[in-house]
Amino acid sequence: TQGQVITCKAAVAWEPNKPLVIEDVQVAPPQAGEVRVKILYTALCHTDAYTWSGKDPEGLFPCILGHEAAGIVESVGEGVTEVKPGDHVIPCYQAECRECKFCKSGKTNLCGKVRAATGVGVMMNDRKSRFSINGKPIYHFMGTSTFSQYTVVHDVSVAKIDPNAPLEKVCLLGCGVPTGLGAVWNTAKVEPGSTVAIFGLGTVGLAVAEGAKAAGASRIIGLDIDSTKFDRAKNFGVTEFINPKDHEKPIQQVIVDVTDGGVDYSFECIGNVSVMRAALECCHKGWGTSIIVGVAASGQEISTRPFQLVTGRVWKGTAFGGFKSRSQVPWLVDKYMKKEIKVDEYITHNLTLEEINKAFDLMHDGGCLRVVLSV
Ligand code: NAD
Ligand code: AHE
Ligand code: ZN
Repeated sequence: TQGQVITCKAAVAWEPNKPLVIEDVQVAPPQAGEVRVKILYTALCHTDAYTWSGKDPEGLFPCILGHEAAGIVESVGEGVTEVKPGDHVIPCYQAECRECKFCKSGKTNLCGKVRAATGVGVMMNDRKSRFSINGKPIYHFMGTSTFSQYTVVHDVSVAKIDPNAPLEKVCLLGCGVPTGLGAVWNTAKVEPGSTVAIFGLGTVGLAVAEGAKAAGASRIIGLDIDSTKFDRAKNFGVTEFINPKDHEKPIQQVIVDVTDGGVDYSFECIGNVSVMRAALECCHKGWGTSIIVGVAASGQEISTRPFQLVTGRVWKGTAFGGFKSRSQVPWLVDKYMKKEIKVDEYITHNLTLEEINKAFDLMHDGGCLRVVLSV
């Protein structure tokens, strides 16, 4: 297949909110600096649903969504040296070129090399898509487009991993689990004995809990409007639960009251701007830090009284938990292989690519964390 167009199955999002359609898609060979990957397993993340909903200002249609996956390199373009056909890989929506000013700054995991292209659904080389249906181009998504049996990614957007790692599990290390763990370890840098509040107990929020427990947090307060989330969250390290619906007072006040002035760290893992405000305001005066993890819809803005910051609270955000993707995804895979981090526990359903619309429906179900599709 090397050097040839591959025709394979992919789930195409033709329009916002319209069921995805399994189509025969032509996938062009990788050009210079590109890698064609056979995707074996992909999970669904809330961000796929967000873009599909039409609320993402970067959402382009028709496109192939999906960004939490694992597969095997099928072929590589000219000049690609770090991966070869047969390598087991995880596509990384946050690239790492190790050469741009972001990568060299030592201050961020964001990479500038291909972001301009991935934000508009094309490849960097020729600003075109490698996907088409009978000559009509289909946009890429987040530089990954994993809801396809084959995809083309930039070489700076693919992490080579241990070939012994089970791809049907470690696909989760492409987004949600690292995001939560890294929000705690890299962005907040939670210290032992800290108090933590987590808004939203989906996969990302539970991974925050897991990270906070590992960091030695003394209290991990989980908040969700769905109380059925609480039982499971205990296994991930949450020590106390609050359902905002059970309280008349603003939720930030409820937390301040039970924590002698507020928590040391809070995490918003929902994507709701009014919850982001509460998450900042439930932090302790003088030092409390709130991390925005959730992705909010186009047009949404955050607000608070500047006095909240003047008096020492800190507002931060995180992308992929601050992890340098190509360097650290293999390390996360190794940690999973050594049973130092959970992955299996976040997988509640297994389906096939053909059942992708059912998988999106399942995401609204309180019992669902990650659905893994065999592709
Ligand atoms: P999810 O839908 O599984 O989890 C969200 C949880 O929030 C659910 O349990 C829901 O019941 C709860 N919730 C909803 N409204 C609430 C409210 N008002 N108060 C309290 N709880 C509420 O989603 P997920 O896959 O865990 O992703 C969470 C968010 O993180 C999404 O916005 C996603 O787009 C974003 N995300 C960001 C990054 C990043 O790099 N920054 C990476 C992955 C995901
Ligand atoms: N396209 C959206 C922004 C989406 C967003 O913030 N994405 C996160 C990852 S979510 C993964 O589930 C991210 O890493 N952002 C940094 C980046 O470079 O995109 C919008 O609102 O425009
Ligand atoms: Zn995601």
